[in-house]
Amino acid sequence: MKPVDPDRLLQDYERDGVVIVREFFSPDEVAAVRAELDRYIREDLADKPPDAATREADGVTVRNLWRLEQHNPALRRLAERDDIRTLVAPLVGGDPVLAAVETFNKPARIGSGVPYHQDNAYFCQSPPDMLTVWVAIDPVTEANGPVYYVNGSHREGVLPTKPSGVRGNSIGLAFPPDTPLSAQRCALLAPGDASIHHCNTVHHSAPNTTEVPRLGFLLVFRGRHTRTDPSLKATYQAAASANPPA
Ligand SMILES: O=C(O)CCC(=O)C(=O)O
Repeated sequence: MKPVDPDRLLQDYERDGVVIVREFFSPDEVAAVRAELDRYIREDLADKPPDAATREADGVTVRNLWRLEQHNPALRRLAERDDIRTLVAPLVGGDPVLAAVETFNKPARIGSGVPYHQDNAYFCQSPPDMLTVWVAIDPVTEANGPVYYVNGSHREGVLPTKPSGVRGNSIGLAFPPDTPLSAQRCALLAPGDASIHHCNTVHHSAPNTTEVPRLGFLLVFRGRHTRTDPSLKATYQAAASANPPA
């Protein structure tokens, strides 16, 4: 990982609720993650439970891989690397616990969009000291469905939600934010770059109608001190059971 100034990172993260870390993974690490994901889909996924993946509307192409921290020891070991834990520890306010390893594949032409949401509607943690490291495996451009973040929205707490009807993203915001798209932070990333967002940061992405896939590899961490909030959990469970697995 390219060296990062930890004080600057924390300051930016606390202000905006999202930061970009360039060259989080080297080209060799990107290639290794891609190869392992391809191998896992080809050789292992069929034997995993149904909640290990969400497919696109064609019923075949993978939209998301879930629970890789349980199903794939190599990717779990990568996510638990010391340099990654050291980077995220100040951002989660304590000892980081790996909560999830996932993908948002957004395949070429048929990659579906992700509605406006806050991750803590899914994670249900209090205090909300939880974040996602979103690592670009493919180039992320304005055209192939980049993630847009609303700077500073992590300070608003968990906003009202509604079931979204989208498989893989069952809970959306009840009301879209006032911030126009042009004023949102668009995470344009080269392979190996990462965005890190707070679990209350509002974000979304458009479908990918281009010929270029947009694979994101996600590492989710919480501070060891966080606890599940029962009322957030009840709302999540109602939405997720209408649109399993997430
Ligand atoms: O990759 C995307 O398009 C959305 C990612 C997302 O919702 C997340 O990182 O929580």
